[in-house]
Amino acid sequence: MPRLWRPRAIRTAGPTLGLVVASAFASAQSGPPDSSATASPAAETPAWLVSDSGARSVSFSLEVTRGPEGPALINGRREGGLQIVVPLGWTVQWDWHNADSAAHSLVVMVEREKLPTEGGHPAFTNAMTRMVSAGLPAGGHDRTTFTAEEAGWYWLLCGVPGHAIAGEYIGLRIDPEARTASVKAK
Ligand SMILES: [Cu+2]
Repeated sequence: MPRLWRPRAIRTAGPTLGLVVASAFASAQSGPPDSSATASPAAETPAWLVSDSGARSVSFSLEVTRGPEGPALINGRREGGLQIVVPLGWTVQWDWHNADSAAHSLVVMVEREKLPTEGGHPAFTNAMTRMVSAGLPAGGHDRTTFTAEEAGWYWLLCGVPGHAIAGEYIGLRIDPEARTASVKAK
């Protein structure tokens, strides 16, 4: 199956959400990322993402929180409202924490026309939390490591039935042109 197509425009969550989560993108770095390594001025390197170009690895912390309208948020966002960009071939490690009261999970799936009704097989080996369908309860943690071995557009979505469709997903772009990992807000 081809995996490199560009999906249609992702719905944005609207201006209100953008205001709510703007502070989540405050950078702990001393300056903006190298402009030669980023395709868009919107790219950021938030404190929760640590990129190591020498080791060709990136680690990021993801937290699920209660959303104002029902569906939970992932690092303050939902409905693809942020996109993590990772260079092709890098090692990805995430630390995931469920700070909501309901059970949630996370799995990397190839972006397609329709969101899945529940999480399925991950796009890459180990690119998921434990208990993808049942979810991990409030306070749950998960850490995993996988290789971003195929370029394309992916979802980082909650695998609990109905959750991704309700908006519990962000984007993951595996980019052969990128020189470092970054985050884009949409
Ligand atoms: Cu969920």
